[in-house]
Amino acid sequence: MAPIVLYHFPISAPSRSVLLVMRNLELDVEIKILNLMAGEHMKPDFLEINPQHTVPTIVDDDYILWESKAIVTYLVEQYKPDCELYPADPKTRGIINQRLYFDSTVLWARVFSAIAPIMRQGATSIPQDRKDAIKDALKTLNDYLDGQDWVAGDNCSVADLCLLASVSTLDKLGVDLNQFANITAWYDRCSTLPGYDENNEGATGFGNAIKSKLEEPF
Ligand SMILES: N[C@@H](CCC(=O)N[C@@H](CS)C(=O)NCC(=O)O)C(=O)O
Repeated sequence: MAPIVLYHFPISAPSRSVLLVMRNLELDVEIKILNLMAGEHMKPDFLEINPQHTVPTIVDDDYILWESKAIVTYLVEQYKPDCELYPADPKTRGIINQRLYFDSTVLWARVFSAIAPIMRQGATSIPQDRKDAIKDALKTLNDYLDGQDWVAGDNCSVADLCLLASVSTLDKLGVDLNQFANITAWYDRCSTLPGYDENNEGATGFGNAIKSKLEEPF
């Protein structure tokens, strides 16, 4: 079987979340790096694959898919159905999906809204209300982890891997996670997961790129 092609940009958290899931599922992957800073995602050959020009995008034989959460659930359903990372039980899956949407629509959405002006408009600071919104989302995540080791229960799931990509990005941006004891314990627990170091490297690259543009630390 041919490897799954992943169009990837290592500093992108959504892109890293898919690679983390691929590493944990032990899937054969061919990584094609698209440098978004150099506009490689806007070239006609990639636009033909994904007219929305976003990473991550996968090509699995003749099947094309983008949107990180759609990709990670597809990968489990296609290659390791009912594995512990995304069990088939509807109620377990419901909670995992809720955490995945929390990452996309709350935590990562708030991170993105804080950093987009820095990346795109030359801003050199993050307004306090955007910092507060991120802390508020971290508090919610910390509450999810009350009395359990993983974000959706007693087992590591695809939601942990996606949230790891986001939380490591915040860590490398200089956000102080120490006020969230459940998150720091969980983050430490994540350090033995396959792909952790690779994700860490990309998060560090992103954190350094943003920090170099900020007048004062996060
Ligand atoms: N919700 C999408 C977000 C994907 C996304 O916005 N990726 C960014 C990099 S972090 C990107 O490709 N930006 C390039 C563009 O939008 O043109 C997902 O989870 O996959």
